[in-house]
Amino acid sequence: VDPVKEKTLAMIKPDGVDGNYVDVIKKTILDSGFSITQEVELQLNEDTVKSFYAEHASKSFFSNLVQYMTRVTHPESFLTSGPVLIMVLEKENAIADWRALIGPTDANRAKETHPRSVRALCGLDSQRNCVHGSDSPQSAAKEIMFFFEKSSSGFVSKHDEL
Ligand code: DGI
Repeated sequence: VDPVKEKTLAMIKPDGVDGNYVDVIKKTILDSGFSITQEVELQLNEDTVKSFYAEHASKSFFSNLVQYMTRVTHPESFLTSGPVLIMVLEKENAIADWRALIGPTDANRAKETHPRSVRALCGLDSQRNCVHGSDSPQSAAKEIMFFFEKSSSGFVSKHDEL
């Protein structure tokens, strides 16, 4: 019997793309048994980030989070914008397995408790944590539909590609 495959949304955030971590993260993804079924590089704007992270709108860190995701500020660079890489990953148990692979939200904690995780490898702190992963089947479905839609040729990006 074929195992039931699951899809999840993964994102390499601006610090990960700018830090040249795309290739090593993709290798980790493929070596861990996922297939990458969709992929799009996008420059997120403020409205897109606010809508994607709407559940955090009341948090004290929200405006910093929006700036970071649109890459308006970055301490080591003069860039005013920077793209993210958004992927749909597929395998059995993809949602929980990708969350386990990326490690805890706070990259400093990841370095201590999950030294082999993606966030330990390329994250800096609780905000600049390099990657995103859907945290439940509900958010995976919602987040995949946020960035991709069905068309005659399969799933395609809803947003303008770079
Ligand atoms: O699902 P996660 O990305 O692991 O974590 P989350 O859904 O709780 O938070 C979403 C993003 O918001 C997270 O990847 C980075 C940011 N964030 C979370 N907690 C903090 C934070 N940013 C700052 N500056 N401070 C926080 O405590």
